[in-house]
Amino acid sequence: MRHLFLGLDCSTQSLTALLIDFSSGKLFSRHNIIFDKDLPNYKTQKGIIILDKNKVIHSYPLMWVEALEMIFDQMKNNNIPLQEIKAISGSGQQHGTVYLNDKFERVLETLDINKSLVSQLKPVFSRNTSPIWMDSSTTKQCDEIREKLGGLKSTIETLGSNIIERFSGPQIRKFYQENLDGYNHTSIIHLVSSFMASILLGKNAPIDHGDGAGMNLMNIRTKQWDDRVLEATAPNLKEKLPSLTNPSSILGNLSSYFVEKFGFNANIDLIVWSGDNPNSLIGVGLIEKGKAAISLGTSDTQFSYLQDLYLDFKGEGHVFVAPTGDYMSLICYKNGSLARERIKDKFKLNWEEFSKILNKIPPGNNGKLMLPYFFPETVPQVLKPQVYRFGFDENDIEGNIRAIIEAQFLSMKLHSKWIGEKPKEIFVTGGASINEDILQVLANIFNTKVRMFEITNSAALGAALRAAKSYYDSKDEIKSWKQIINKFINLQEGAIIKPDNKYIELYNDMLDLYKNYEEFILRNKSNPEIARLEFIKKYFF
Ligand code: XUL
Repeated sequence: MRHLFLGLDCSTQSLTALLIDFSSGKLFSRHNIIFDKDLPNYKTQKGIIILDKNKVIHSYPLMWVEALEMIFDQMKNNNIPLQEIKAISGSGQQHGTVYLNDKFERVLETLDINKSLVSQLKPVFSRNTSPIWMDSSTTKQCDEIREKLGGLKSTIETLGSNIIERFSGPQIRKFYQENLDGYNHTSIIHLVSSFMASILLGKNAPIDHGDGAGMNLMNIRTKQWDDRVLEATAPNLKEKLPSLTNPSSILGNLSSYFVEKFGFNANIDLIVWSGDNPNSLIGVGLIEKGKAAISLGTSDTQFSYLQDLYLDFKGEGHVFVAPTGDYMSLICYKNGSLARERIKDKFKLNWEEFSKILNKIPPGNNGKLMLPYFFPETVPQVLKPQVYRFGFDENDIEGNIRAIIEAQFLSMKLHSKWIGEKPKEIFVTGGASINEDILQVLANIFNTKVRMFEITNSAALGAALRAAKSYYDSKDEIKSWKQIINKFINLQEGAIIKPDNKYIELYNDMLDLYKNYEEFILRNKSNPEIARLEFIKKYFF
């Protein structure tokens, strides 16, 4: 007999519905609404609207609502057995906030199946657009909140993250400062995840600890709203926030609107939604100490499961609560594939040619070293983009190719040192993860096994697996996370790349050198040129 679980993922560019059959361990169906293409009347570009020079970036919550109805319509029309689904959970792009007025809950409770969701939900917003994670317009508010909390260290102690432009707290403060009337007419502020869950539930849904940790409002130790932080953010904020809950909570049954309109079972369980990164942690199977993943995408993200709480007092990395109730780290590097492509395209190469050259040059790049800030960088923070080259120039093809790859992974190693749990194995996903030569450099620099791991829809899969876990646990058919993950994710499948022991010392030395160059350029420390010449003498003569 089939055991179907649905994972929804409301991401920046699309809404995905992934249905899995737990009894066979197989994907049952996948539906996807691409906002730009399928809902063109909102005129988004890649799911977003740019309101001010690349800094103010929003999206339309009503568009997400319309996508939800559209995806269920498609599933029904494709004869997906919606009545068999046992539980639903979901994933939302993190940090984005949705501002609703006092009509919201009443409209949800009295939805009419003869009308569309969009037409009924139009009047419930106190702000028609939602600032999302790409918005970087709140530096002033970040500084104000951080100062009220007593500076960087005490902020990170409390929240697990620095106050960050894209996080919800400073965005809420900006709305309060710039539109007091709008703020006063806001009854509740949801995250993307809890907003979508509320619609399915037919009343306000709570925020889970995982997504809550990305708001700059939740105390990372008590997992409660932090009164001091709320006060530093905006007045009367506590009464405008949903409650917080455990990532495995069952919220109740699906609203009768969906049961009657689409034929879902009335007893279907709705599990609390979470953010896309916590969901992806499950979707790539990171549920044990020593498991880390790097996604080599437009920007590169590095995340790992943490058994204990570690904090980055430099304020570059973030700690969220994992769906298992433990912790996870997340570090986001903006100069990801865009920077790699800059070099590839400058020399008019394809990836194969790029790899060939990368391989020709020995580890350590004959002492040529780059600080690769082609674009503004978040880790480390570099506002004005500039590429620094030591020992070579921009026309040296070989030097540039090896240098960009080594620089990116040295930077990742350096800036993830605060995570006390050293990875035993790194799973690599995303576009560049199929390039074995790039991954060999990663394995050597981290001195860790690297596994190529192709997975799409990891957030939606994570949500479906979370739904299955909560469902079985509630039915006294308790399954461990390992049993849940093993049913769908074969971590042994991807090819392994082993580190080459020959280069341990070289890359340790090079990491020191890289750190010193970073400090030289970004913090005016002394020029490490002599150390670089010694490095060349030691390894290349
Ligand atoms: C994480 C972050 C993004 C969003 C969008 O901090 O901003 O990964 O969750 O997907």
